[in-house]
Amino acid sequence: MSKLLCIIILYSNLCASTKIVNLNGEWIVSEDTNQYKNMKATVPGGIYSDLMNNGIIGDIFYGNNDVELKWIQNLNWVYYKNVSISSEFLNQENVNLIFEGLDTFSSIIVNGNKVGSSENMFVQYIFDIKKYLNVGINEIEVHFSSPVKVAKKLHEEQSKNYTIPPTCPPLEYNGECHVNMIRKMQSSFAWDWGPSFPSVGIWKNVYIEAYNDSVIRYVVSDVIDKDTDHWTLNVDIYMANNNKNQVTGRLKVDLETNLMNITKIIEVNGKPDENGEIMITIDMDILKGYVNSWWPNGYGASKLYNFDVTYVNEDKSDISIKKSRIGFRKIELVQEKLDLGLTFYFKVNDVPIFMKGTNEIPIDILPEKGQNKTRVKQLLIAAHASHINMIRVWGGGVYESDYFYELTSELGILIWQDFMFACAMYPTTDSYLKNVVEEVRHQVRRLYSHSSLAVFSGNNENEGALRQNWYNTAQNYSTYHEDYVKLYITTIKSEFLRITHNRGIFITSSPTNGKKSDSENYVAENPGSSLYGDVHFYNYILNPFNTNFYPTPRFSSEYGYQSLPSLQSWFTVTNNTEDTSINSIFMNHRQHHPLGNLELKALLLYFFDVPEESNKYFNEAFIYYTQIAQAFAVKIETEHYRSCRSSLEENGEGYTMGALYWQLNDVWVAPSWSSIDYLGRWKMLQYHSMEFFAPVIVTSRLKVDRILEIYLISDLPSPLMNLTISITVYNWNSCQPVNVENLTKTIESGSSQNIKTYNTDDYLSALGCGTLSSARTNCFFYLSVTKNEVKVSPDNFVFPDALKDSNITTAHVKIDDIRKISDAGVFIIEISTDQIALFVWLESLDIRGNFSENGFLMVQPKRVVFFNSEEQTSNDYLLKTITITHLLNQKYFTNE
Ligand code: BMA
Repeated sequence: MSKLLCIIILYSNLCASTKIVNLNGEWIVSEDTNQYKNMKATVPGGIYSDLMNNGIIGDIFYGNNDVELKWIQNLNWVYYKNVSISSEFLNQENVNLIFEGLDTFSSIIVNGNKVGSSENMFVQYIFDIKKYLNVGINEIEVHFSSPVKVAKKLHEEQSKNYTIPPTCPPLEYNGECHVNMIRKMQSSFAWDWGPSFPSVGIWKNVYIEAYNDSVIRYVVSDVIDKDTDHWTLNVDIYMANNNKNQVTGRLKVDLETNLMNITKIIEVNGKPDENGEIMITIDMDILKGYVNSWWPNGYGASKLYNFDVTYVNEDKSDISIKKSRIGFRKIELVQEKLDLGLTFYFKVNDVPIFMKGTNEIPIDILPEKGQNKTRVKQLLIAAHASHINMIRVWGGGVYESDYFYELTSELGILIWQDFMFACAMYPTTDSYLKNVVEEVRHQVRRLYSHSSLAVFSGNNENEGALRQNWYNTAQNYSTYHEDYVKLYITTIKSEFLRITHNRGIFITSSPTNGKKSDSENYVAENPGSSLYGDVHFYNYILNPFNTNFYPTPRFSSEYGYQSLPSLQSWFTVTNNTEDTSINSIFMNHRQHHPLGNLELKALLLYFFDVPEESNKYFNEAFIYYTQIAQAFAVKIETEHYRSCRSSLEENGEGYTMGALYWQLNDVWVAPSWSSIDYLGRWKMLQYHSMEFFAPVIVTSRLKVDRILEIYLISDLPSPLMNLTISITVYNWNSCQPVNVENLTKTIESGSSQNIKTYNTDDYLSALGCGTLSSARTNCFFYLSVTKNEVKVSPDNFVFPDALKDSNITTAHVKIDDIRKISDAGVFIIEISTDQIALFVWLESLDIRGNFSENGFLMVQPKRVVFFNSEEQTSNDYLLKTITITHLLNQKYFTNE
């Protein structure tokens, strides 16, 4: 392309692309002693994907393959590619080989010369290869070492000094040891919800770039609320020059607004530092009237504006463009003094926001598959539909793809971003910390500008682990504490604040007491305190349906219960029905959480009489039960947290402002806390989350003493007046209510209000439901909220007693009709029942898609549900294949 043409299309990507040689696509892979050689490989990719594609191994997710394929992790693998380079390309002053992600330990060889090595899968590696390239064909080799062996070696070296625990995961994980010694996805050596597949490979894009003077490496933009009329857009542009030569030329920034494009041009004339890098800062004041504010999901549009930065050198041979989209918003984490403790909540654009959300584990156990846009989109769209406004990217996985953060910004889903350290102590040798600094630099510069990025956290649970001696560190506490401060404060936090000009929000751990932890030398006396910061709360023993047992923290960033994925998902990993027994070897193999299957059964027993024979199979009924129990328990806990947002109790607890349940997704088919299984199928929890996170809800807290408090909760930005709250009592044996009590209420914006309190036994027996001790087994509460007869919240219900002790009447529920109503694949499903029906559950066995609601209660004889089909299908086919079930037609319940 001629220079003239290049100038004309200065601001398109075309010129820049003339100086990129893309190395994605086909490569060759061999085992380094040639046991397996010259296999086709795909980049971005990884060794497990390549071995599967070559038919050397079967589906790694099938059966016990996670254990049977362990030989792969002990071998070293070499990736090769030949690339043709033109003289025009090679004539550029700077020629770099860029790997956006290398997993993890590798040596990089170009035409027989070692050009560098890698040791951190979260770093972008850039190697100057100009002097090693020739015009014509060049050979690139990437030699990967076994991560399991390297981790072991590093552990042995470290242990000459002192050991960094935990050395190995619990036996149940079937995992590998010493993952904390290496900078690789921590859960790739197994976790309590996932298998061990310690992959190696080029897991992100790879290319060769060439330029004369400079290239834009990162654009880190930050929106600052300057004054009532202006935003300031602070932009740090990081530019590179390998030879540390003076960089000259022009930088142009272009911001789209509602009224016009705002452009700024500055001359560049600077000398790169010792790393060959130069940072140029541009500030732009933007009138607030020119742009709409960016809002989280549920509070307004999440408007983003195009923002381009272009560099052109003097002779116009270099054109480098970075395109992004920016939202104008102010985010604060408020930790203010209360009589007891500190608050802990987020404000966006000065509005305190209750964070409704979930925790994300890696999109896939194979990191390259986690880049798949379709899968990212499916998860985030589902979260958005559930009114989720925050997702925590958990610290044992990966910093997700650019697309993930672009989409969360578009959807108004704030991100709580952990740095990738989880459930372990970590080394602090000079080389380790240097490696971490590289990681922080790359990831913070890559991620910070996304509008969705709200807070960075140093690690997952390591403050608690250290304080509570999870890994026997107590005897040597001061050493591990010193390491803790060195890693998370002196290294990570300092680097993070340097990049963000002290404006970024950073907490040291999750959970943490926030400022209180900081004041206690970063490790609080009780990091799980309800009076400060966030908590993680898991209860597998106490009755989950009783709200007395839940804490009332400032922010609950993890809580959850396990369930089983659907039978169709199970039959993609086994074809043996005996494997579907909760007591089978296979089930124990897939259940990594120590005592997990016992806990799962214990949860069911609070709800149902599960007969002994159900231990033989976890057929549909058993799976269905676990999904009900999970959905119901998480719903009760979530609604409890939401109900605590406006009040403080005498012990200082309250003002709860966040509920992020554990966990959104899965990395294989197994018992887990997820709401969406590995194959993308929604569990009942996913459907229920659309309701328990709705902007306005009516809910209850049922205490051990059978006192029932009814709450009206609103996240809306303005008050809602004259609402009718209907508290209906039904006897289980009739669709005709026993009693309806209507209350007229107003709910303030962003608040929770206790609108009524009952003694359930007194109230229900007075209504004729039975004696003081039997009334609660015969009747239940049904709650709804309307305004001018239009529903403003999902209906809700309270079971005053365990379902297993309630006198539920058998219902006959059926699908009357299914009809297509739109070309977009939406079908209407008409359902009828002759009695109150519980947890009515629709499943589309063949055709993928989701229902508008599922797992619901029917108190009326008829109901309409929509099915969004993801595949072409017909009315008749769906009528034949969609199944419907409900609690009483499951054989375990009736004990037949
Ligand atoms: C939390 C997490 C994970 C774990 C989950 C379920 O503590 O941080 O480490 O997978 O619990 O046990």
